[in-house]
Amino acid sequence: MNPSLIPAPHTLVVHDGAFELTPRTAVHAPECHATGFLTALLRRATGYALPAASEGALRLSLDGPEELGREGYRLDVDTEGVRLRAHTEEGLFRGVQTLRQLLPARIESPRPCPGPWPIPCVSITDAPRFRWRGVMLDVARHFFDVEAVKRFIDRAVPYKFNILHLHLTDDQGWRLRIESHPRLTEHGATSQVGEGPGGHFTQADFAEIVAYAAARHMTVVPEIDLPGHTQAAMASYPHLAPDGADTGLYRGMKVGFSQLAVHKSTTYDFLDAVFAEVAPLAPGPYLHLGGDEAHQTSAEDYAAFMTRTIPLAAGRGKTVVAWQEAAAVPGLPEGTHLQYWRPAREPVAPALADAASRGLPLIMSPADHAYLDMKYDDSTPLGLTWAGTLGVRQSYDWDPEALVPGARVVGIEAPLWTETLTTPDDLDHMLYPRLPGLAEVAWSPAARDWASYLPRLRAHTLRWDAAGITSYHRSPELRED
Ligand code: NGO
Repeated sequence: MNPSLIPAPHTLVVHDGAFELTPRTAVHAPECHATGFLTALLRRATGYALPAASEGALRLSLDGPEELGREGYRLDVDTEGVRLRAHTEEGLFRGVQTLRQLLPARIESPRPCPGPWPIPCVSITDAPRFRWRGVMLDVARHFFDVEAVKRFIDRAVPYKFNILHLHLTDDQGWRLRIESHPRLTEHGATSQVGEGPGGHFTQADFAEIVAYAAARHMTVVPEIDLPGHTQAAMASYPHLAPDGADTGLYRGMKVGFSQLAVHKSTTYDFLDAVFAEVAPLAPGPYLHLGGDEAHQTSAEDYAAFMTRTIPLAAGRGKTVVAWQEAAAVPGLPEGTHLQYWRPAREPVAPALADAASRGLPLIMSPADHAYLDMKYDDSTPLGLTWAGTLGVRQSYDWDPEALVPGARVVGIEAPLWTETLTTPDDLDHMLYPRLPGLAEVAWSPAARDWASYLPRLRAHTLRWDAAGITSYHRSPELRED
């Protein structure tokens, strides 16, 4: 039987037999995140020592051909051992996630389990379809602390996601400490949807998240949502509001009602000061400026605001990412990434189609396929329905390159908005079982199908059980017919 790999690799050949990990198995590998990750995982579940030895049967090396690309790898298992090769440490790390899925599901256990630990003999050559494979967590509507964010990262890593987009600011809260503007968190982080206390990351907290993600080859993309979705910032510093009045903190779930004072130069001084701190904290190449649902700002003011703000981010060395509304801004710098989020069943916004035809890179998050906050069906207790309900199959069955003809699609992102989500278990409920399918959309060759995917997905429930993920949605698809 074929191993249940998600996302499906580019090419997989299964041979007879298996290699078995034993208490005597040794590891020969370069010192890097991939090696550290693999040995920690294996030791935790097997209890074996897995010492380093140059004759080790478990071999990782960086001598893979350059054609494998930045994230590709080659994995060969025969009865004598395991050989994982890549051209980069990142490639090794992705290959380790595949190796992990070749082992029995109990490899996900946080404590030692009895063997045996067979690894089927295979030859795999793999590389991703898209370079942007993102997950997004909204920590503004409800705050999720460092531990919860690390757990969220842990959920994405086995499925080869490489981008963690953090939605750090919104009407309901500003979640990252900015030293030059302490009231953003001293006041603006004390609210959330509903009655709770809010919360925020110190800069040390944020650095801890960035480092945790980096050790798993995930890049953090911080989002400061502008010029709408800014009530928490204006409540902290009323001069940022168009009329300079204190509008107070906001605890509801509406969108599209707030806007910064786009005509005051002090607004841009503020943004420059914010970017000055955010840019070095998240050392990746991207800064997300939001730009969605600025319904109180005229089209002209919106374009002028973005035209003035984007260079401030670029001046800090960042490539700007923005939600698709920003497509309407004339003269966007080359390389600006636009994030498609409207439902795929709606006609493509003309400005977006136009920007795509000028070659601007697109990240695809159509709400009716990729929004993890949509309810599975009408009986789902959590989540929203503005884009409809989103069953497991619908989150899998779509092609990111089919939505905007001729566009340069760099990948996909699965956003998890948290208006209705308050605990890490709530997050798991919305992630599983949809997240693995979105990973396959992002990584695997376009020729994939639900019939081959479904049995693999079902097999993965054993991994979630072993990992102690208890709150996943028991969707009807997971039951054998
Ligand atoms: C929209 C809106 C968010 C909501 C989300 C809920 C975008 C880009 N802006 O997506 O503020 O939280 O829907 O699904």
